[in-house]
Amino acid sequence: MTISIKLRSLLQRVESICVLTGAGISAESGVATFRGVDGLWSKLKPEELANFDAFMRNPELVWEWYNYRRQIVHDVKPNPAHYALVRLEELVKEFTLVTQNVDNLHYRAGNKRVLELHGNIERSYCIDCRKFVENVEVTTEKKVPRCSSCNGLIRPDVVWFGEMLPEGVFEAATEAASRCELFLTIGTSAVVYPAAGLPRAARNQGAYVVEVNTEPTEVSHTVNETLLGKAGEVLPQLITILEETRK
Ligand code: BV8
Ligand code: ZN
Repeated sequence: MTISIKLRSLLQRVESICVLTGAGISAESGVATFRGVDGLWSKLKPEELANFDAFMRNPELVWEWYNYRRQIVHDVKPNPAHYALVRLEELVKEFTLVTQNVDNLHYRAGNKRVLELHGNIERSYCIDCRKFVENVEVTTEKKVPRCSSCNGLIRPDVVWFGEMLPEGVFEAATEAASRCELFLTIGTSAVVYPAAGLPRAARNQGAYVVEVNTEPTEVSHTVNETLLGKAGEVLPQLITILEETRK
């Protein structure tokens, strides 16, 4: 994969970067992506699982699916791609990390501020009184836990299809995308909105938009540059160039 002269020189002087990540950045940690050959969706359909009606229809099935994913996330570690973004946050004056992932791996790698558009699988809350339950016990229990205060069903604190994104988070992400000089879209198929609209919002205001992915995506035709390759291999190379001119 070749990095253009334009991107090289931008990396050496850029002061504001906005990054959007998707499931692909966690793939090298061993977390399955959603779409693609052996993605999570290949076996189960999103409408059957990642929406509130599916949960109310069959809370055990949905809860069990999130328990299964929580266990995977507990067992894996951040990979070089996650650590490259921790370094980026240290090196660049204005850095905003926006993620669609719910796997908590950016925080575990050490990023200080992460805009979690779709929530976080490590948090859960009661659907009736909305009381939060941190780090719900990871069990193979099929039974859906009940709220200790009102006995309501506990659900994962993730944004399901048809649900609003957390108050203010997408607005902050849009603000960062509309101010940055460089926008990196990493490991996302860019099919889920409104997150998938961020690269275009950045492009429209004049940012240089770079896509890092193992294959072309829905936004490839709108970005300035696509770096085809694994995030865990490409991102450290970008950091090396950026570090050349700053320590
Ligand atoms: C909403 C739950 C307001 C959490 C998920 C326009 C505007 C607004 C809404 C819509 C709209 N059009 C349609 C909608 C509705 C819907 C939507 O977007 N539908 C799509 C499918 C058409 N959006 C919503 O409902 C959103 N809500 O907008 O609220 C509203 C409310 C009501 C009515 C209207 C508007 C809510 C969206 C959140 C849905 N929740 N999941 C969970 O269980 O995780 S989405 C799910 O997909 C995940 O959260 C994930 O984050 C997201 C995106 O997937 P990706 O991260 O991109 O993963 P994917 O597998 O697809 O791709 C991985 C990529 O990595 C691939 O490209 C692959 O090539 C690459 N890759 C693989 N390995 C590597 C790699 N790249 C680099 N290195 C590697 N090693
Ligand atoms: Zn409750």
